[in-house]
Amino acid sequence: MPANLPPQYFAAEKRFRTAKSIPEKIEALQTMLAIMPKHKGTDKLRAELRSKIAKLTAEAEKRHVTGHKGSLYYVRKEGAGQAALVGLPNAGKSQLVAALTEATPEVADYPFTTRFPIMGMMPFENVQIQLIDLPPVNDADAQSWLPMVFGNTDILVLVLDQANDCISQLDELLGRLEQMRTTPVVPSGSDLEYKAKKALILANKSDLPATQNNFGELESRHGREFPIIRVSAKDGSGLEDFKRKLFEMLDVIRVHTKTPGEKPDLTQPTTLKRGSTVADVAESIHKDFRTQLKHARIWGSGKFDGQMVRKDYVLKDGDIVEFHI
Ligand SMILES: Nc1nc2c(ncn2[C@@H]2O[C@H](COP(=O)(O)OP(=O)(O)O)[C@@H](O)[C@H]2O)c(=O)[nH]1
Ligand SMILES: [Mg+2]
Repeated sequence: MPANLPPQYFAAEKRFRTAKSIPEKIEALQTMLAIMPKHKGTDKLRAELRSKIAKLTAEAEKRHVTGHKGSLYYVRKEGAGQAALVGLPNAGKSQLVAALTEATPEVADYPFTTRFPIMGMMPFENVQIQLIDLPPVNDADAQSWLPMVFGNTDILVLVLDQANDCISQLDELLGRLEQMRTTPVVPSGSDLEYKAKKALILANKSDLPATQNNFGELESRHGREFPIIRVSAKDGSGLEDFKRKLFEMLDVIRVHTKTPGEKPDLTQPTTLKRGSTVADVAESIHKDFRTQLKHARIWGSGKFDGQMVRKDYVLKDGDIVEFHI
């Protein structure tokens, strides 16, 4: 690395490393190239930058990237939270998404049927949780963009096929994730180099005969490390437990809002991170609302119904909030 690079170069390099979309990456690389002094000592680096730009541009064209966050592979979060189904071919990821949501991904007993992320909304009580069906982690074509999905999602659902040895499937899965700089943890943790994600194991195909042994082994080896839910996408058993567990792991609260003199809408709650305050809810409705807000009344977690609370009051799941401006 030439020693005489200005600080703007390193700022652009940092932008490149943290960029979430292809256009952002291209922009950062172009800046780096423009800043870099032109002399023999930088020939190789400039050539590298140019080739990176060319590659990303070709990729963007292939995918019809339309602009910021316009990638085919970028999955915008919707609902109370997002979970990505991760696994080897034929674990039943697509079948699960088909069983739990209105989405209709292709289900087949040959590998590599899923090519793109396929989103579906899974109803749970009065909220919706977004599920993403993905190609298998060993799909060579998907290696380039799967980390982007993993980086953005809330929870990794590690799908295993109980008809086969679960321990070796999990080993391979974790190995692949590590290659993609993603490490599943439970329930939370941090590692500077890796993107640490909450994860649970979904042991699928419990309807098949003689799967008890594989499940037992999985539980005794990894049961302290990960929550493990035993399900069948085919007959539906265990799917309610899965939904509940996923909702718990999202760590959100559901809040109903109302204006004075009106009834609250109890069907569609706003979901926010656990620990959110009255002011956070106000801001989620409109960004100026946080400052306009004087105080609120709450029904639910207060000492009494309609109790007046300050903006920094921490809400609980199910609270009703009435705003006063
Ligand atoms: N018996 C049984 N078969 C399943 C179950 N889930 C998926 N399958 C079958 O396993 C094969 C692969 O399923 P698919 O969802 O395409 O797997 P994917 O590659 O992980 O998306 C298909 O033949 C499915 O019908 C299940 O719970 N029980
Ligand atoms: Mg599939």
